[in-house]
Amino acid sequence: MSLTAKDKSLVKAFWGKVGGKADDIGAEALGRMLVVYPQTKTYFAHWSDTSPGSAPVKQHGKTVMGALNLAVGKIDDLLGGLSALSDLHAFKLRVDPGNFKILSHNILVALAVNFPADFTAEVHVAVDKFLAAVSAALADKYR
Ligand code: HNI
Repeated sequence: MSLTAKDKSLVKAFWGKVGGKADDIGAEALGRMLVVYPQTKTYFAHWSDTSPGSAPVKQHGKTVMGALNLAVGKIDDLLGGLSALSDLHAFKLRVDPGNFKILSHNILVALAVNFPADFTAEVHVAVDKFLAAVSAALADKYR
């Protein structure tokens, strides 16, 4: 299930197209996750507002996409590149790793609806594999 050289170049090229819209995609993905999978709201109970479009959702969408942007840059060493973030999610935030798949799904949906022409089946596969690899790296410190 590891990323092939072709997957990596497709992810990089597609990410280049997402470019300036990344923050909006992050906010949309997070907003969708909180509505469609309301059990994920438990992790964000300390926010003033968890509804789509709210300030904390927008802010955190930007944070998550920023980390994914860094991950694209570290695509050859996701375990190393995401090790500190894995520590944080495992030991401090205590996010059940099953939620990484849920967020990844919502990111894919947000990308697909915002980039219908660029989100071809082969881009879909490549980005899905990339998000699965990011999720595995984030879950690496759990045991
Ligand atoms: Ni996540 C904080 C990146 C999935 C719950 N998360 C962060 C931060 C980054 C980040 C970056 C900020 C770190 C810091 O402050 O140093 N998170 C990512 C990425 C993914 C992800 C790249 C997967 C693609 N996080 C998830 C999931 C959940 C989650 C699936 C729970 C459902 N993350 C959190 C919570 C925080 C957080 C909670 C703290 C937010 C806050 O505002 O207190």
